[in-house]
Amino acid sequence: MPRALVCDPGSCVRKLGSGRRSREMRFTRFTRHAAVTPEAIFADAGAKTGLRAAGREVLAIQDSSDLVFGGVKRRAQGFGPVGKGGCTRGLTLHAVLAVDAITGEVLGLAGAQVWNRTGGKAAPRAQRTLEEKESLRWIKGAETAGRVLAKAAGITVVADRESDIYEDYARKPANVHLVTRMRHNRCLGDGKKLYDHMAAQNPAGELEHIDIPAKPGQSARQAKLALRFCKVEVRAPHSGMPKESVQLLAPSLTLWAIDICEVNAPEEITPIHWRLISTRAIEDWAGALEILRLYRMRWSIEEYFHSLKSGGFKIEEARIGEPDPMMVLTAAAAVAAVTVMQLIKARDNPLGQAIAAVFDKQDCKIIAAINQEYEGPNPRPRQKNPNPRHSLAYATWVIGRLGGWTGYYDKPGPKTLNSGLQNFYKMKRGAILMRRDM
Ligand SMILES: [Mn+2]
Repeated sequence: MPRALVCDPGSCVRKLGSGRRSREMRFTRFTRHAAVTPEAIFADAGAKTGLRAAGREVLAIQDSSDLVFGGVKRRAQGFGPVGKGGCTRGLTLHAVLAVDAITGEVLGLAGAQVWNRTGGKAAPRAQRTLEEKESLRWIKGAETAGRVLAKAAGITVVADRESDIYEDYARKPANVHLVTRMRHNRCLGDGKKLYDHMAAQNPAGELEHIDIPAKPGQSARQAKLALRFCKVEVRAPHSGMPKESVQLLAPSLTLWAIDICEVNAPEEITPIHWRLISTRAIEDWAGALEILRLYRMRWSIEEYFHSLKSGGFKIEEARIGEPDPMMVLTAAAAVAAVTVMQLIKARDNPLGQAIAAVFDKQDCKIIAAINQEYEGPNPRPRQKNPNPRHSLAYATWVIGRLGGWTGYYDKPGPKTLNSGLQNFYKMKRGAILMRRDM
């Protein structure tokens, strides 16, 4: 049973998400007894992702998300503060999602961490050490990517502004490049400031008709953007890091910076201004565009967190009363949510990923057998799986049916697929047990 949870984490998720007290008690007791840990679940997922990443150009997109479970009651149960304001309680998940850098296919979780901020409301000084400690997640994430995805042709770790940390660039593994959105106007080797230096460059070119999505108080529009890039020598910061760790780091680093700002923005609008920083050399215009393209693929992880919090998972609604088993459930859901995301992508693009990108040989055999069961000997057109057997869309059709989708109306959504996946894992466990018996 613990092995089943580690290998097929979908098998426990949905039922708990829907919240029955007795089931939750059983799950709590089970995790305590089985000593299954988030680390084991993430390590297993990472190993599988590593196999899929072999030979590919891979992005490891990392980001954190707070899972909010409640207020006062959750505090009493031992959940630490999350979100702004300090009134809400929950857990924090930091995920490293591996994506094919060329096709955008989701390959799986390279790794993840889940933690409970148990220090309560911390004093400013303790808060700082906590932040320092938490900022290590970016460095750890890059290390995990370098280790787990070692067989990839290339690895680029992509992250948002929070990860603009000098230590991150200085301590990155040799087989990994970093692309990050800038947060700090750093000092350069010649005493200038990074932002001024970039603004003083001539634009390398312009990007026209760039679609800018709507945001509150601002409708969608098309923008014209000027792009500048340059090689920079950034100095280690004097503050914000403990002295001991600064002394261990290189006093300066060569990085590449990209500055993208909107030209002729309408007056009532705050013009777009994006700044990226990369450890990968940018030689020319095409190289700069490539870094920009990679950074824009970061949205996959936003999509991923969204599916974990809504759709089939609603992880924030699980009612487990103790932090430790809740961390196990979060880890299991974090892995299963990637699979559901892959199934949905295959549903919308049947010519996309192959079934082998998600399921192993044994899984594929079971899926084919279930498919046969659903189709029957003489299937009418609507009862027939329209997808080729090697495609992931084929599996989506079967998993959808297992989740209660009739095959007739609409398409299976995340909820149905999650429930189908859970049923699939149960059937698989049954099939394995039976074979062992014979
Ligand atoms: Mn973030």
